[in-house]
Amino acid sequence: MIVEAVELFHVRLPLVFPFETSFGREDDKDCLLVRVEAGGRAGWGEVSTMPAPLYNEETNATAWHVLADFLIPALLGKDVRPGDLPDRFRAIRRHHMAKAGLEAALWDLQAQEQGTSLARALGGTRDRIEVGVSLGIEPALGELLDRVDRFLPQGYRRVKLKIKPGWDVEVVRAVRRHFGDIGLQVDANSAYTLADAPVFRAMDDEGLLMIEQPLAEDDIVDHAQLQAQLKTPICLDESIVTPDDARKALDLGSCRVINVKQARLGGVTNAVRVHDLCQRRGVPVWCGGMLETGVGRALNLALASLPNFSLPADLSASDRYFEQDIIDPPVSLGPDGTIAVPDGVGLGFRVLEDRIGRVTLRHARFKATRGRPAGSARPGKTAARRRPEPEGGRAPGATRRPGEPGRRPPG
Ligand code: SMG
Ligand code: MG
Repeated sequence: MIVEAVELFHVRLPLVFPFETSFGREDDKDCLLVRVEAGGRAGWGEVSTMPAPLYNEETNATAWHVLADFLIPALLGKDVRPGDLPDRFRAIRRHHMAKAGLEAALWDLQAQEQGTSLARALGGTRDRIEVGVSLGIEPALGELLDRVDRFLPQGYRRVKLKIKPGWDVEVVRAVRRHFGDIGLQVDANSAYTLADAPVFRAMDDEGLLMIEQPLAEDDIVDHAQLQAQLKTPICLDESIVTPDDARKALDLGSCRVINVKQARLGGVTNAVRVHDLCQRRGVPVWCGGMLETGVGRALNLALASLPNFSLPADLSASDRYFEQDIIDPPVSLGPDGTIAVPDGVGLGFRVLEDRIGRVTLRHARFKATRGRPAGSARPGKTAARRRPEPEGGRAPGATRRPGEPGRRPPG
């Protein structure tokens, strides 16, 4: 497909309740969306960056810069396939979430072009995904117990608790005592060091499904030492940013489970590579989340339909995150704790462009330059010329959708 135009949207949607992790608190879903036009169609992707570099090193501002000045100019006017992007972008180091958002939009387009669902285009085999709910750190234990109490009856298959020093063993024990034999796991987002091994040994008899990313994101050596002391599987999230990281962590014994997030891995192509590697080695994976809007969630549902995604995903219903999602219909949870994999063409949901317009803070459109040979784009150099002046700041709640009038709806 020839990439004719790309649009970036910086969006902010209020969360229905704040989400606190060991690294900070999110009150809004504040990220970028990417819309790519090719062959008379439009595909959508989400860039899972946040305002601050706390989960990983990227931010909305760095992603905007790298997309606008390097990644988008490298694709405009070119004939590309989503599976080629890791190779095409190899020279541009890291910036995985920026790359993943663009690749996501191309996957949507490719599935549309093939007249099939994204799940089918990726080789998915399931039509429903077992899902869990990830619950943040609360001001007091009572509030966390209330949250668990609110979500469990909805059917979620397991609960993930965010932990940090001072909010860990006692919290896990209290939830266990209160709710009995539920599927339970914890996520520390790298808040501990190996010196805290006693904290994890103290949790080891609580029957946790896994302990996610207890130690530093760049430390698979200490994770291997910690794993050797525990019965509970360690699951790595932040540490695995390439398929090769997954191989090394498994070789070292740093984990027994991997959280596959296409955003962190630089896109679906690499996420599928990690899935396949783990499948060959008998290691279960599950689909992680970044509190995505419906656009990112739709892609994650498709990805999670691959066969080795055998543990419940961090993929909850739209109403766990937002009053109003940006896709239609919103994602809903079945009483059996599963979510249907969309079977419509592409993402399988209608992307609500009007609603996106109302939550957009900044927008820009980049168009392939006619008359210029497709290969002549020099990232960085020509970007300034190709790039239209991004529209000024847009207050949330603005009613007019950004972009030119008379444009085609997606799909
Ligand atoms: O439901 O998408 C969700 C949230 C899942 O806990 C979740 N994600 O480290 O796994 C993780 C966190 C990262 C996002 S924190 C804003
Ligand atoms: Mg995590």
